[in-house]
Parts: sequence; structure tokens; C-alpha cells
Amino acid sequence: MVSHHQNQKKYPDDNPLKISLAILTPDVTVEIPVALLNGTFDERLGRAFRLGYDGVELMVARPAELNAAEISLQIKQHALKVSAISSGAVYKMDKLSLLCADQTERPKAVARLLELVDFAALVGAPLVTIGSFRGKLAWTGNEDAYNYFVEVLKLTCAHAVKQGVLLAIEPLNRYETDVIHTVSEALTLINQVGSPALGVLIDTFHANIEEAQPVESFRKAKQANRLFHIHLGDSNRLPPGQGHFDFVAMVAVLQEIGYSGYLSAELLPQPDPDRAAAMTIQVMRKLVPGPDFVEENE
Ligand code: LER
Ligand code: MN
Repeated sequence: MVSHHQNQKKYPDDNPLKISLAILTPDVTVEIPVALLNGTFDERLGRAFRLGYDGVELMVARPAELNAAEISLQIKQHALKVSAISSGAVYKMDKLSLLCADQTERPKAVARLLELVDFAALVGAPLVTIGSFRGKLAWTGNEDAYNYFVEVLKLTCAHAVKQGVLLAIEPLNRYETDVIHTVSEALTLINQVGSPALGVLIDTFHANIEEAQPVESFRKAKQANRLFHIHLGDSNRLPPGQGHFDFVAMVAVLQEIGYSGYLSAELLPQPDPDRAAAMTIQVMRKLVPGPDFVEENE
């Protein structure tokens, strides 16, 4: 049974900084190390609302297996929004990536990205993320792989524009990919692709490793008008407050530059998936206005 929340949120919906968290959709049956919350999909939505989250970032692998209308309705019934569609589960489920070694698999990866864009449009998600789903240039064994990547993004952006959806390229640390580690590199790529649909997703965990001045990287992306989305994880990928990333300075910069969008928790589910979600919102709500933190007694 889908539960309905009678309580309306006590703070305005137009609060520019909103907080979401990454959860798996029911098609994902493998473990994803950075997804939060336990239970069925509906239970996770209920818990996200009760913890005080504004939205959920959906980690989708196989959109064709999902009923978008049903998922959309469930999310609305829990008074949540979809902050993003993450492509992060596709590789883990199906070993598909844009730059995968097997050349015959690459068109399938592109097709899957287009499906994610369509799914985003159906559930009202503003954007689709491109993080680890891009793979590695080295996997292709092809000197021209970077240009291939640019062409794939051009094609996907053209589709995204038609669907009214954005794409967000996520700089990842050097141990996870060999292409796009920093915001500067992402902005160069964005210029090469030349589409208004492509922007940057800054993940604080990766920025802490790769950016000379992690907090300033938000300003750089915003100045280029391309700061589309943010992932939250501390320097050790634990909930904010458990490492040494300066979230206070980050929020101050975001408010100064007038970022309006989501801060989306995508971090290690420790000590467990529910408590990591609770710890995250507890720390972030001290920095970003919202409802009082409600401790769960379930
Ligand atoms: C991977 O480390 C990550 O941060 C995800 O958002 C990528 O899909
Ligand atoms: Mn991320």
C-alpha cells in the first residue's frame, strides 16, 4: 500500500537550495556502493520524506523495466521531487559504459543513455548524470576515443534538448576514470560539445581529491553558467561531518553565487543506509534552511 503524507512541508518550496539523496529504483538488483536507505522503494520514499529530504535522485539501470507513471505517482504521494536520474547503476548492472572495451557494446550504451533521458522527462527529473557510466578512454584502446566521447555527447544533448532534459557531466577522481577529473576539464568538454543542455555535476568527494580549491570550483562552474547539480559526500565518502570537507564554506559560496538546485547525498551507507541518510540531513539542515530534523523511531 502506498502511504500518503498529510503533512505539508513547513518551509517554502522555492527555497533555492534543496536536499535529495540517491536511492535505487526497483530494476536495480545489484549492490551499488553509494545508494542510501533500506526497504522497498515505497518505504525508502516514505523515510526520505520523514527525514526531511526535498527529493530523491533515482539510480536507474533499465528504464524499460520501470513504469514511469507509477513511479512518478509514488514520488508525488510522498511529497517528494526527483532531483536527478543517475546513470551510475547502469555499468554495475549491465557492464555497459559509453567508452567500453567492446566496440559493439558502445551503441547499446548510447541507446541506454537516451532511454534515461526519456525516463527523466517522464518522471519530471531536470537532468541525467554522467559519472562512472562514461567508462575510461583507455578501455577503448583507441587514440580518438576523446573525440568519440564528444560526438556521443553532441548526439545525446540534441535528444535531451528535444525532451527538455539536461545532462550533467561529473568530474571523477583519477582512480575511477581517465577523462574529466576537474571542473576546468568539464568546462572545456562542454565548450567542445557546444550544447546548452550540458553542464557540470560537482561531487564534493571527487572535488576534494582533484580540485586545487574544491570550494572555488563551484564558483568556476557557476560563472560559466553550468553548475547543474551537486553530490554530497565527505572527504572519505562518509556522511557530511565525518571527514574534513568544508561544507560550511561550500554552502556560503553556493548562497553567494546564487546556486539554485539540489545538494544530493551520494555516499557510503555507513554505519547503515538509513543512518547515513539521517546523519547527512541532520548536518546539512543546519546549513540549509528547511524543516526541523525529525529523529526516526521506527
Ligand atoms: C562515482 O564515484 C560517482 O560519484 C557517481 O556519481 C558516478 O556515477
Ligand atoms: Mn557522484
